[in-house]
Amino acid sequence: MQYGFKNSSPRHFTPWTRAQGWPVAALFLCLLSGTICAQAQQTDIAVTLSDSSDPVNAGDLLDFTISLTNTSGTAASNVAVTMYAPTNSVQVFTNILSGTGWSSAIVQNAGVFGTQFTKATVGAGETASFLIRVSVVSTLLAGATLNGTVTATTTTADSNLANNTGTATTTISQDADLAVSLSGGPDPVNAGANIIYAFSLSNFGPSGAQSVSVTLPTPPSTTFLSASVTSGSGWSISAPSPGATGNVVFSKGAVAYQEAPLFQVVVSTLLNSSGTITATATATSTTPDSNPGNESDSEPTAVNGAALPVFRVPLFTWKAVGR
Ligand SMILES: [Ca+2]
Ligand SMILES: [Ca+2]
Ligand SMILES: [Ca+2]
Repeated sequence: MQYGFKNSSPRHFTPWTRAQGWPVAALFLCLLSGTICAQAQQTDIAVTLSDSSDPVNAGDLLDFTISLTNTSGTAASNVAVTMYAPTNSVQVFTNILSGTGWSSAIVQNAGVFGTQFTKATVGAGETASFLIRVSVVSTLLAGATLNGTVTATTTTADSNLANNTGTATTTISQDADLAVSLSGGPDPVNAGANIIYAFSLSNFGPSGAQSVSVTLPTPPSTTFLSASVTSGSGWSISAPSPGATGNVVFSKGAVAYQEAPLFQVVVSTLLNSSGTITATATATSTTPDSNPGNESDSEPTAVNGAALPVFRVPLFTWKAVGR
């Protein structure tokens, strides 16, 4: 078989020997070996994901930092970095921390919102970083975990797909600031009359509170009369018998963030009571409270001493008639 043209010199039959022939030779190699050909054009983008803080309180904000690097010597085209808020969190803020020429857009998948950062060309060695801030659901219990995942894609062949996904696992902790406010009336109260105590419990969060009790012992010089939940649901009440003394306890398994029930306790003051009667209501929970002190409140009530019988003697002016 004969190659080339009839009138050409022999060197023209072998393009390998010509400077302009080397690309042709490379193309031949590529055609002969698809693997070699593909690797010559491959890029390698990589993402990592970090979380702060870890652990994070249920109900608090959690920051994810995404780092993207083109670790190869080949530019990557049409790069997209996408992250959705992990289950049990909601995206509240995103930001491009470093890198130029990036665009960001809110994306949604099955009702879950996230952000996609995109750029037409990410050069060899180029880096960028992004922030995704989420709000963690306040009802999560300590020990639960959030699993964050970020993915990076490019239309350029990527030699290592294993590093195109970054993950971070965050452990949940809990913190619930419980606060109690107690008031009572009338003040002053007549000895023997009733004092009506009204008090509120507030969970200022950020987490839900577990195994919550609010306790008001019958104050000295009083006996229990009645207890009720004025506002709120799911509470159970433990109280002394009417006329007896002891702890009045309102309890509930879980009190949500911003839940604020109202309670009422009525006591009867003893006939011989006097001075000041002080009641104290205190909330407790198995959930840590990083703002201690406000979960207890006291209410003093002045007592009008027992009214002594008053004998009023009419005053007469005796005047001797006729004198
Ligand atoms: Ca890669
Ligand atoms: Ca972590
Ligand atoms: Ca507190």
